[in-house]
Amino acid sequence: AGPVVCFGEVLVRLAAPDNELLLQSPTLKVSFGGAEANVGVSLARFGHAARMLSVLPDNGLGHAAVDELRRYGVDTSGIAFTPGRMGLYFLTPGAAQRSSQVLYDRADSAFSRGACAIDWDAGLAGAGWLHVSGVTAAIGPETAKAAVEAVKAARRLGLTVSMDCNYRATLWQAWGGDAPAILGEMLSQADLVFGDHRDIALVLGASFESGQGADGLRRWAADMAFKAWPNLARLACTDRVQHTVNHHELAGFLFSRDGAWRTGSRTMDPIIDRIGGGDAFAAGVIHGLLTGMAEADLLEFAVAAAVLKHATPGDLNLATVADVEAVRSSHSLDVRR
Ligand code: KDG
Repeated sequence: AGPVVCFGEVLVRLAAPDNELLLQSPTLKVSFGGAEANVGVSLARFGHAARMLSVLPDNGLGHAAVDELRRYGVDTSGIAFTPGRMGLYFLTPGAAQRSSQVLYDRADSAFSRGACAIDWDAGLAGAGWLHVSGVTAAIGPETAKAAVEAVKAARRLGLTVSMDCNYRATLWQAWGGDAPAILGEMLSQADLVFGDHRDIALVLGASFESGQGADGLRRWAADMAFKAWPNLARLACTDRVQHTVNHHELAGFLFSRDGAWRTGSRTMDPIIDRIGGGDAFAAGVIHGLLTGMAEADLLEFAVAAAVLKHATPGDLNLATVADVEAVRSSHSLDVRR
């Protein structure tokens, strides 16, 4: 099969260092992120052909972002440079009792202005898979249109489509976008969805009964999703139990039309950086499906990949397959059906 195309915005990440608050000192740590780019980098590190489809400003920041993706083996031939600005996000990482905070500065970015002009037939040519996320739809009306067009084109061209719901309330609220309608249109085209019962309830306008327990809620969400979206073959999510800001437990869940799998919980203590954990999980699941792993196996792999990301500063999961396998074998996650 052809490469996995990841479509979305690449962002510059500006993080306060050493447990500081934003601009407490005159230093910020500069790196790159963006949910879909994170997935692309992780897949490339796992040895897959990954192509980024995006629009970046034709300036030093845009070119540095492309260099960063190339450094990890991502094919950047699908990135267009246009006049405009780079999307940024500022991060105050969580520390001790303080939760992390994200501040976006991405309005009118080159991506948000230019995503609509992408030629999907060219951008998806030769590809086997398209991965997108709800972040792109949340940025504004133009990118929402582009995100819906992308998944429709991918389905028309016969690609496998995966989508991470990645609901970003602050982005949707900034322009009053109709998240349930737009995300629903995208999800109806997807073969593989990353999302939990909150995402599914939001998109389908359903309310869940909190009395039925976490497992019951996940089962309910999977049943609703499979009924609503005939193209859907698999739904995956993680569950996080947060003991303190830097001590969490993570478990993975996978549903198909005729099966359900869950891992045991993996403790992460201390957490070095949790941003991009969901993207590492998504890349782990995609890797497992691309290499024909059995469901229980791939779920364990994906959780181990996410756990490893939490031990690495920055958005990107740079782990190789061997790194993930080492973490996975150090602690059996005891997958159950
Ligand atoms: O999943 C990680 C993303 O949240 C981070 O890279 C920033 O893409 C981002 C976003 O829009 O939240």
